[in-house]
Amino acid sequence: MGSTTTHAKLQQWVKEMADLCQPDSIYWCDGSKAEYDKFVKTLIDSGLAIKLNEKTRPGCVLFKSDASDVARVENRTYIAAKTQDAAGPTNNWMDPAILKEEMKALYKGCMKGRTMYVIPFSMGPIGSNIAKIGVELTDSEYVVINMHVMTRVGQKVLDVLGANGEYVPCMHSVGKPLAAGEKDNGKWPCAPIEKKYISHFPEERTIWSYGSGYGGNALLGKKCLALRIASVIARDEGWLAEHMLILGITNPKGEKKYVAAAFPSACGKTNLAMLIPTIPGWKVETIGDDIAWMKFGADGRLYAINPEAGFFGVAPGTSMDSNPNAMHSIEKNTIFTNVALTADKDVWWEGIGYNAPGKLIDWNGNEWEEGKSDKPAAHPNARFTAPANQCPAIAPEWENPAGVPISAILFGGRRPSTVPLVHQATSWNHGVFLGSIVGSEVTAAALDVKAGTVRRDPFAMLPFCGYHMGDYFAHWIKIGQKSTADKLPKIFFVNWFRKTKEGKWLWPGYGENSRVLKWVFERASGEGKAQESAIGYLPTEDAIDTAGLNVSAEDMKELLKINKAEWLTEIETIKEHYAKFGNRIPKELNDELAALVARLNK
Ligand code: O2Y
Ligand code: MN
Repeated sequence: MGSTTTHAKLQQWVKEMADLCQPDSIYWCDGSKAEYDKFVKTLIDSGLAIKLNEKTRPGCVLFKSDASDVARVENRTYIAAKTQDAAGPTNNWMDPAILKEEMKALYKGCMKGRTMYVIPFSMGPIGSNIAKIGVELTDSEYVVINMHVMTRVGQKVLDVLGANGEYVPCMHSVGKPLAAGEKDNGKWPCAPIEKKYISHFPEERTIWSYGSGYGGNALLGKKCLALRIASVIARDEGWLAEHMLILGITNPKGEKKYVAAAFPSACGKTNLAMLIPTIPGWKVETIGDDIAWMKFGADGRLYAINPEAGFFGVAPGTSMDSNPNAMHSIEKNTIFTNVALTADKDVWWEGIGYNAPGKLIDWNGNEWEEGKSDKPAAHPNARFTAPANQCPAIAPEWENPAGVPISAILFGGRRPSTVPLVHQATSWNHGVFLGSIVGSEVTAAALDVKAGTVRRDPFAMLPFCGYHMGDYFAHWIKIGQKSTADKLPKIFFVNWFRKTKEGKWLWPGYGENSRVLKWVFERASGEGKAQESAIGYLPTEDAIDTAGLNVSAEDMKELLKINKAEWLTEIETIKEHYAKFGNRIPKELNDELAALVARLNK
């Protein structure tokens, strides 16, 4: 059926882009189930998608991408602010005029033989005053169906936009025009790596993506709009666009609080968002697993929405042990990308929790047998795209347009040494300091660095901040000045990954992390036992509920230990990290660092 609009500026932009890209036709998406089903059928008929077993995976399809197009491409991602200084030292920068000329040359005729799809979408519940509207133009049906799941699409969005509403223009092409009569023939269309561009024009609040059909490069509502462009809008408008999960936690008395959390990749963010508590009487519910937009309410508290409508989760490692709620979320109506296919048309991946059922077809389309191939059957960044409302733990209020009031913010990383299981910031500014030093220890092999090196990923936003990271830190400081300590969320740093000197994990993780969430809940209620330390408030040795848990008092001591020598080394690496941002590190953070040094040396 399609959608219609009276928005003249939007119509004009679509026409301009169509004149440049020269598609065979233009289709305005209406977001209906019929539309989704029609595109899924087209994709199956064309050989790009495989329909999975209707009995075991109803409504599910599998895609295999090109080997050059399997993940976000950070070295091809640009923040094309007017000046390099505005983009900062951690973003790739290009002069916007030069970048546009380069990309216009690529866009010229790039949609020949294809349809240009116009996808009006809302990030956040439609009509929420925290939500934002985007319009993505794309020549990829794969993008259309993924956007259907990950965002709210269609006429209802155009109705809210009206004749003059504001939207973020999101231009996308896979960069593979078709000659007359040519077809994709089941081959994932994309451009070679050196022609891929994921470009952001922050002053214009515009996104131009070319050459990739995969994930964050192509589903432009997610990392491009909801983080890189939204972080700029949030800075200008006085709110926060963050790379954070949101969960609700309810205690046995039925009291509920909301927690947001930012971790670098590979720290189990989706697992924490969907955690099943092991402590009796406690409940955790999911609001979102990746992005939080937080605005002040009239009461001075920060209210968060999940701007997304689905999960774009990593499949490898997801199992009934690590994340049963994710496994249930993907039982039906799910788009799988780059996982392996079983003989009876189900999916399989490394870490799914059971052996491969016989011979498989791997993500490259080759026969694969467990123990016989040296390569994984699923790509390590293989994904599932699933509607959030299929998660058994989804909170009933997850789409509340007003958002949920955040009581606590967690930062964390993979830190085998130095950082305790949990500690609490003593003030908002101290919490911002903790966010600014987030990082994970990297294995020497992975990065060709000294063992124990910490790769800093402040606020888990390094690849996602659309402006100078030093100014981003300053924005967080300013947010803290807009309210009072009793109303602002309390800030914590967690580390599930501490090990003994012999390399044994000290903390079991997964559902047992609910014991740490319990302490966070108690602290946010003004309760919970804590002691002051050089690095902040630490739980007393008996404060974390370990009933029924195989963690000895000795282990708990080790988990909460502050080793002065390790922390003095940490300070040196924090100084190196801060030096990258020069004089843009806010005075408040330098003061926090100096105060930490003084407390350690006391
Ligand atoms: O590789 C991609 O394109 C996806 S990256 C991604 C997807 C979902 C949630 N988070 C991320 C991330 O890189 O943080
Ligand atoms: Mn993410």
